[in-house]
Amino acid sequence: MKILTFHHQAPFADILAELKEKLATRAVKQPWRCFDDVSCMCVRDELFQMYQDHFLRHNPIVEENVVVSVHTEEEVPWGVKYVGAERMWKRSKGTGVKIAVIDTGIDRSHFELRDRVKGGIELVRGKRNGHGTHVAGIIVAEMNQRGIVGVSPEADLYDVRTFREDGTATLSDIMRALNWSIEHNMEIINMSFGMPQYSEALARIVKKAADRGIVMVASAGNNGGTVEYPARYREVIGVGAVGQNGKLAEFSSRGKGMTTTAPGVDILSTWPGNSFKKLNGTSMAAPHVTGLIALRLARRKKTAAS
Ligand SMILES: [Ca+2]
Repeated sequence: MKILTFHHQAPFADILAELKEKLATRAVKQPWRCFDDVSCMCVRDELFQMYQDHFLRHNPIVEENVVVSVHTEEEVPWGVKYVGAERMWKRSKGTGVKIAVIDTGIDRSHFELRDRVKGGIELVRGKRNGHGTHVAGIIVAEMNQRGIVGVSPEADLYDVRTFREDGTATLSDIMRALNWSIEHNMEIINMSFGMPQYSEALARIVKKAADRGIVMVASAGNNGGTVEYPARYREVIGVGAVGQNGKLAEFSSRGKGMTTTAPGVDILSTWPGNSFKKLNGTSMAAPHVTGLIALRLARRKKTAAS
């Protein structure tokens, strides 16, 4: 649609009458809208093309029918504020840092994520559980004047879909997921999952990733007791959950293997279907740390380049 604004001296009524006359013989409904008192007319593109001479004879100002947005504020969730991301954005937003999210899969059609997910692999199929989408949003929800912002809103995510809809995965698939991340040169791996028992096989893959310089972040666990694996491995940053009061959440695993803590209570993030949801868990704490590391890595790369 084109919006035509005529000069106040232009014979607006005549222009309109003439247009109606031209169209009288055609079986079209009035394909325009008029704001007579301000000499404005909105006409469909086809009509404008067809009668361009008629319109332009009177030298109107022609504008496109642009889309205008409401002035909503983009929310910076409390966890993103808590970890001090806003201060760090002045120097870096995580641009170009490659992060693998080994999880239940990411909804790539979500408006906060679609430009941030750069690749991945599907090790399982079927219906997707929203967990991975929530974790992804905490790391990279885009700075786009709506919704929320993640900790490192310009980092690149890789969706390593390993967990089924019921939130479980096999140990061998997790090993494949880590191998994929190593082979595709990921810089950070987020693992918002865990198991109570030690695995030698998993320990070896984790060591291999660490030897390649990959930073691994994992949730400590939600059992209120000891930290689970992979968080508990020496090479992995194990993350416990705190609430807004800065205190360790009751559900958070703790003790040996908990390297640090991050927000994990009432965490607002993305959910399938362009929506948002608040969740609790150390699963939500780990991606805060992943985002922070992305900010640091991006900053370091920038400094090295200059
Ligand atoms: Ca946003």
